[in-house]
Amino acid sequence: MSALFDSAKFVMSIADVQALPNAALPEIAFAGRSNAGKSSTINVLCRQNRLAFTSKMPGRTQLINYFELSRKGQKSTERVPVSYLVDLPGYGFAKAAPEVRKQWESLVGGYVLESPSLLGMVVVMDARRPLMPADEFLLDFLSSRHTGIRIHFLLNKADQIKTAERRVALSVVEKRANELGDNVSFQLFSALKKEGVEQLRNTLCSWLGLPPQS
Ligand SMILES: Nc1nc2c(ncn2[C@@H]2O[C@H](COP(=O)(O)OP(=O)(O)OP(=O)(O)O)[C@@H](O)[C@H]2O)c(=O)[nH]1
Ligand SMILES: [Mg+2]
Repeated sequence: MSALFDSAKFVMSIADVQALPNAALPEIAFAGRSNAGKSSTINVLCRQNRLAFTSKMPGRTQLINYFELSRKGQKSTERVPVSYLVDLPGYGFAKAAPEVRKQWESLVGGYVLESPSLLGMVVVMDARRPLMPADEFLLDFLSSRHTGIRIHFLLNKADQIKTAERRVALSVVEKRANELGDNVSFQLFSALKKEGVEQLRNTLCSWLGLPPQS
């Protein structure tokens, strides 16, 4: 039982970077193309079906949503906040109207540029299509603002591909991770089949300086 991830609760949605919390809590953001499975990943990680809203229609998440992780305090009823998981709106969906794209750029771009407590970013990608141009755009943006930030490439929907394709996907992201440096890790994942959950939890715990929790 992972008390830390099970503790997740929704705290707020923001539509405007002016409203970013100047929180002292370290933030772990989930970014990626629309429909890659960011919200599904957060739900599986936290073992709650409807913590973050998911949808078959790309563009479901249009606000920045914050979920707080906490641990038990000294008193039995007390909870001590540990981190925010941040579910970002997706990028790169072809059908987006120009004003929706613009809103995305100012909201997610603004978050990346201005969030004071961004500890690391989980870049959620479809394992069948890793590192698309829109993902590279995000990586450029991120590294221009946060040098040495932790990045974890999550190759989601691994249930959709066979062993040979899995190997190819892994080698593509491994190469890119090596180019980007020491703070970059990667894994296969399936939110649908709950594959790779422990590895993801371990990665995030190590970012937070906490012991692994299953
Ligand atoms: N086969 C499969 N489908 C998945 C997996 N993870 C998510 N999906 C499906 O992919 C679709 C999109 O999932 P979401 O979690 O809403 O994706 P998102 O990245 O949050 O999308 P936006 O909020 O639009 O940016 C849903 O229909 C999910 O059921 C997975 O591991 N395998
Ligand atoms: Mg979403």
